[in-house]
Amino acid sequence: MAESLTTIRSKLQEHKQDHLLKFYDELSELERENLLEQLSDIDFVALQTLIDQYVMRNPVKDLPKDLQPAPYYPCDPGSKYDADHYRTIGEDLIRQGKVAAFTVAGGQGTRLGWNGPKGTFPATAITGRPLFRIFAEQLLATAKRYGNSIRWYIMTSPQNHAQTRAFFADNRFFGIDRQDIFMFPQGTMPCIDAATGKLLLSNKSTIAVNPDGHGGSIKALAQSGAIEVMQSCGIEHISYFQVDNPMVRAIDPLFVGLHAAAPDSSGEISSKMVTKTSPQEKVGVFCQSGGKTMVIEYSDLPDDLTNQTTDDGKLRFIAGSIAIHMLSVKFVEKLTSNSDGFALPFHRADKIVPYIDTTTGKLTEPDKPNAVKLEAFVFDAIPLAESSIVYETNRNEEFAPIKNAKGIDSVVSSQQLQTQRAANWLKTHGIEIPLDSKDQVDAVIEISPLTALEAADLKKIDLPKSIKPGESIVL
Ligand code: UD2
Repeated sequence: MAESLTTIRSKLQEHKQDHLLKFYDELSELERENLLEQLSDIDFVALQTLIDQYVMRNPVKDLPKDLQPAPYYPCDPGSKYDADHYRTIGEDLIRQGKVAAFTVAGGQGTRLGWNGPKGTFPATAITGRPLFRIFAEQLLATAKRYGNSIRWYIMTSPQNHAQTRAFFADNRFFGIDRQDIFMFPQGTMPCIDAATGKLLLSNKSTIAVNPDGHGGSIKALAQSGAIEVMQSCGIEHISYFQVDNPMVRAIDPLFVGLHAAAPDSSGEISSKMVTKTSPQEKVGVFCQSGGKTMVIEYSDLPDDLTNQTTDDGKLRFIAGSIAIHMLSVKFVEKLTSNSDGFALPFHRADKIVPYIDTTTGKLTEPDKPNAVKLEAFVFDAIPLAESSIVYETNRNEEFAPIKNAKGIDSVVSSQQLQTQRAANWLKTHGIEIPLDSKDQVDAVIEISPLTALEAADLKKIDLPKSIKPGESIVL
C-alpha cells in the first residue's frame, strides 16, 4: 500500500531527493500511483547510509593482512580423497530428491547486446539451443539417470521475469513437469547519480533501478517462498550456477557429495574453481583469512598478489571462481531468518544509466559512466559459513561462459570450447578427430545433454567412425 503524497514529500525533502516528484503534477492518475508505490518501497534511511558509504566516497576494499590462497580438492583426487565414495554420497542425495538446481538469470546482459533474457540466447553452434534448453536437457537426463525428478529454481529480475516465463511457456517448459519449475524475480536497487548521490528517473514516473546482484539471490530465495517449498518437499541442497555458462554440470554428483560429506565442509556453502589461465583472467580468487574461505573479486586483488608466484613458478592465488556453488537449504534459512532482514555487503559499479534531466525534463543518454549501481555478490556468503570447501573442476569440461558479443568469453569462444569438449569425449571412444593447421578441431560438434552428460555416456550411442574435416555433427 503506497504512503500518502504528503508523507512521501516530507521523507524526500529530509533526504534531499525531492526532485523525484518534480513531474508529479504532469502525470496521469495511474502514473502517480505507480510512482508513489515505488517511493513507498524504498527505505530512504538505509539508502542514505549506502549513498554516504558507496557513492559519495569510492570505498577502498580493505583486504585482511593474513590473506592466503584457499586450499582445494584437486580435480585429480590421487590419494588425497576417495572420489568414488563422495560421488556415491552425491548420487544417493540426488536419487532421494534432496538436490535442486538453481540458475541465477536476473542479470541485464548488457555486454552481450542480446535483446531478451540471457537464458534465451542461442548458445550452441549447430542447432542454436538456447541456454535454458541446455540446462533443461541436463536436468531431464539427470532425472532419468537417478529415477527422480529434479526441481529447478530460476531467479529472474523484474525487468526480464515476464519474458522469461513466456519463453518457458512457448517452449512447453522443455518437457519438464511444470510443477518442477519455480521462477521468482530478485530485488532491485535504485541507480544513483555518481556526482550528487541523487536517485535517477528513467522516465517522469519511474525510478531507475538495477537488479540487486546475484547476492540478492539469498534473500530472494527466502522472500519468494522458494525455501519453504524446498523444505516441504525434502530438498536439502541447492546446486547454484549462472545462466551464462552452457558447459556447467548443473548437478554434479561428486561435488554434491564433497559439499555434503567432506570432513572440512560444514555442508553450508561450497564452491568450484578452475586454475586461472593468467593473472589477468577476470574471475574472483579463492582465499583464506582467519580460517575462513572467501572470494576476492579480481578487481579488488592488488597487482602484487595477483601476479605473485610460488617457487615452482605457478600463480600463488591460482584458484579462480567460476561461480558454481552448492548451498544447503539450512544455510539460506539461517542467513535469512533474522527478522531485521538479511543483506550481503554491496559493491559499487560505475555504469552508464540514461535518465530524465529534472531541469529540462528531457531524456539524457550519457556517453560515459554517470551512475552507481549497487550489487551484492553471492560469494560474500562464503565466510558466513562455519567452514567451506573448494573443489577444482576441469576447465575444459565445465567453463565456457558467454558474456561478450566478441572476443574473450563470447559466443564464438564458447562454441569452440563446446566443440573441443565434444571432441575430447569422442576421442575417449576411439573416434578420430580432424585438426586444422593450428591443431584446433576442424569440425563443429554438438552433443545434447540428452545424449550424454559426460564422456562415458557416449558408449551407449552409435558413434560415427571418424569425422571429416569441416563436418558439422549433432549427437
Ligand atoms: C562473475 C564473477 C567472476 C567469475 C565469473 C565467472 C562476480 C562479481 N564475478 O563475473 O568472479 O566467477 O562470473 O563466469 O560475480 N546475475 C543475476 N542478477 C544480478 C546480477 C547478475 O542474476 O543482479 C547473474 C547473471 O544473470 C549471470 C551471473 O549472475 O548469470 C553473472 O553476473 P555478471 O555477469 O555480473 O558476473 P561477471 O561475468 O562479471
